[in-house]
Amino acid sequence: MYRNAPFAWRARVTALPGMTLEQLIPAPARAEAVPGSSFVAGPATTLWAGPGTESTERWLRATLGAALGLPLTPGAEGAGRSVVLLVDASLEPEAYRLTLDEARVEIRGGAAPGVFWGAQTLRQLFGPDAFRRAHLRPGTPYSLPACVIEDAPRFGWRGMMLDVARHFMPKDGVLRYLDLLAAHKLNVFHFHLTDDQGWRVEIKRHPRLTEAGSWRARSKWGHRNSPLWEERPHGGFYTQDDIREIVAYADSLHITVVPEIDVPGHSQAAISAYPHLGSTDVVDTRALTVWDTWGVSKNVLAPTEDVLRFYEGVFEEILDLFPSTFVHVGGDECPKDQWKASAAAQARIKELGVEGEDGLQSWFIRHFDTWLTARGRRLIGWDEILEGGLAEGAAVSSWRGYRGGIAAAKAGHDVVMCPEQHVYLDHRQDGGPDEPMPIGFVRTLEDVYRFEPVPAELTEEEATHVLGTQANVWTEVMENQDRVDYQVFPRLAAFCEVAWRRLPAPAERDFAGFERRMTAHYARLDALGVDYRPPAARCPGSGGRPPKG
Ligand code: TNX
Repeated sequence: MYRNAPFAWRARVTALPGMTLEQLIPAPARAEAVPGSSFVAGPATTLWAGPGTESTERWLRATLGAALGLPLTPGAEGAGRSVVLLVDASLEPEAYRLTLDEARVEIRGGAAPGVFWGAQTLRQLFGPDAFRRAHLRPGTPYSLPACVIEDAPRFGWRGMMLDVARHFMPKDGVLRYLDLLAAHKLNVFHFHLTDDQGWRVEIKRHPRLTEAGSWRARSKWGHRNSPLWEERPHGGFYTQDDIREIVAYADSLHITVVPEIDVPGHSQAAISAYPHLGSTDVVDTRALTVWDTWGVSKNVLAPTEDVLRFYEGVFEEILDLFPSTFVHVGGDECPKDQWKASAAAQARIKELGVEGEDGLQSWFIRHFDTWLTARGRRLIGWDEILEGGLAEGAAVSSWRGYRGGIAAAKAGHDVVMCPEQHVYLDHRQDGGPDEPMPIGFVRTLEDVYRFEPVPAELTEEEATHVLGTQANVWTEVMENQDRVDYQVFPRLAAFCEVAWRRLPAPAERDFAGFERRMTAHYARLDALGVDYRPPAARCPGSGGRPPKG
C-alpha cells in the first residue's frame, strides 16, 4: 500500500507515459512519430465502432477498459478525445493503419481482423498496465505518442500448435493461451487433441474415447529413457460445450482453431477404449491401456472398413464443432510392424492393390482427404502424408525439416513450415545443465529470431504455397501450464516477429534490437502473469542461466 503511494500522487499530476514506437512486438512495417501533442486517454475517452468492428469494440472494453479504468463509453464518430474503429476495404483484410493525434486514435483495418490487430498494437502503446486484468491506478490518464503506424502481416497462417494429449491443459488454460496468441498477432491455434497418451475431445457416438481414453494410470517423468515415473493418474478432456466455448472465444480474437485427430498412428488411447480399432489378429488389444510412456507406440489403427466408419463418425462430430477450412489428420510416425505381422492387413493390401504397408498408410490418408473434400473442408497432415501422393487441395505441416515442405510446394500443395530443428518449443532453449528436462536441439531465442519460413530452394511461384508458419508445443515434459509458459516464452515473441514481419535474411536480422524491444515485452509478459524463461541478465551468478528448482 505504502509503496504504491508515490504512484497515486504522481498520477494526479501527469499522465503516465505509454510505450514508445520502438518497443512494439512484433515491430510494425512502418511506424512514424508525427509532430504534435500526444493523445491522452482517460475516463472521458469515448469509443466509436464502425460497422464490422464489433469484435474489437467488445475486446477493447473488456480488456483495455478493465485494465486501464477506461469506460470507453460509446461516442460519436467525429467526437473529440475518442477512439475510432473503421473498416477500410482499400486495405488488405489483416492490414491496419493506426493514426494517433491529440484529438483521436483511429484504427482502420482492411476487415475485422485488421482492426483487431491494430487494437493489439494500441494496447502495447499504453504500456504494461494495459496487460493487467484489473485497474491499479484509478483516475490515471495515459499518454500515447502522436504517430502513424501502417502494418500488415507477411503470412496468413501464423500459428502455434499445442499438444494437450501428452499433458492435458484445462479449458481455462487454453482460453488464456488464446489471449496470449492474440497479443502476439498469431491467428491459428492447432489443437493436437489425440495421441497414444490420451484422447481429449468428447465424441458423443463413441463415449468410451473419453470415458476410458482420457486417463492414464501414470506418466513417464522426463524423457523416454528416464527411469522415473509420476505414479498418479493423469487425464482430462473437453466436453463438446467446452470445445464450442474455445472455438467461439478464439473466433472473437480472430484466431482459427484447427483440430487434429491423429490417424492411423498415435492411436493407442483410442484402441485401448475400443479394442476392435487395432490389429486384433496380432495383439490382444483388449489388454491395452492408455500409453504411459513417450515415443511412438506400435499400436496403430487396423486398415479395415470398420475403422474408417468409426473415424468418419468422429470426424462428423469434429466438423460440427470446428468450422475451420483445414482439418488436421496427423499421419505422422505410423510404425508398420503390426500391419506386416497381420494376415488381415496383408489381405487388405492385396484387395486394395496398394504398394505394401506404405500403400496402406496413404490409402488411409487419401480416404479422409476425399471424405473431407466432399464436405467442403481441406485436409492437412504432417509431412509423412506426402509419401503416398495427395489429392489436390491437401496441405502439409512440414516438421521433419524443410524437405517435406519443399517437396509439397514444388508439387503444388500448400505448406505450413514448422521444422523441428527451428520451432519445436519443447526443445531446450539453452545448452547449460540447468534447463528443466533438457531435451532435443538447443534452440535459443536468437535461433528462433533467425528462423526463415521460406527456404531459398523455392521459386517465387512455389513460395506462394507457403501459407505460413507455426511453432509446435509438444508436452511430454511439460506437465502443467507453468512448464508450458517456460518453454513457450520468450521464444514465441521471437516467433511472432518471424511470422508477422518481412525480416531481412537470417544472418542480417537485428537481434540486438529485438532484445532491446524485449525489455518492454518482458514487462508486458509480467503483467500477463506469464512464467517465461528469464533472460540471462536476470539470473546473476548462474552463468546466465535461471536458477535450479
Ligand atoms: C515428433 S512432430 C512428433 C511428436 C513428438 C515430438 C517431440 C510430430 C508430427 N511427431 O509426436 O511429441 O516429435 O518433439
